[in-house]
Amino acid sequence: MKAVLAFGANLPGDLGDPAAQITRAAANLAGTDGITVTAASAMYATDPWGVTDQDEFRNSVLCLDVDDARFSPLDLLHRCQEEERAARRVRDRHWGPRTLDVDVVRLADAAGVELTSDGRWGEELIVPHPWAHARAFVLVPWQDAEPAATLGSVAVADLIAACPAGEVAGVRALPDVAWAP
Ligand code: PH2
Ligand code: MG
Ligand code: MG
Repeated sequence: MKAVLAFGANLPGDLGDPAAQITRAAANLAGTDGITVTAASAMYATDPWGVTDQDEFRNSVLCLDVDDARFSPLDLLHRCQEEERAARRVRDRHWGPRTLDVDVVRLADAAGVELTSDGRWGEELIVPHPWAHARAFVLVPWQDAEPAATLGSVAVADLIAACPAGEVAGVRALPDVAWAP
């Protein structure tokens, strides 16, 4: 299957730098048998969205080819959660500060047909990600990684155009940060 993963972090963690937390997780995922990175965005500095009284984030996106024989959608989610645990993520405040967040944004079959969870994994895994369509901090990096990306039947470029301009302006590329595996 094809997968789009969104990374986010705004606490320094054990590496002392949110971007480094993301870089380590991406390298670990890329080094996993059955996972191949096909595209990557730049690293971005982003204004906090949703809960705004917290530090700015680092956000980025990877597109993957995932071997279905090794990973079901839930297996992929669990592999992402392993990286969150490795970054010693603590879940206290909803949408609050974190050392690492790895979200499964979109899944598709090998032919590119988008998968919808339709409740089959309950609350554990909902694809497409219920907020991705409205989050400039996901959409802008995603379009950077995959310019022709679509979510449902809508182009990611059109979703970006529908976001408040101030939120899009709050997503700033950091071209000097080398992070992609
Ligand atoms: N994640 C959230 C809530 N708000 N804001 C930014 N800029 N980046 C994030 O990754 C983020 C957020 C919850 O997942
Ligand atoms: Mg998450
Ligand atoms: Mg998230």
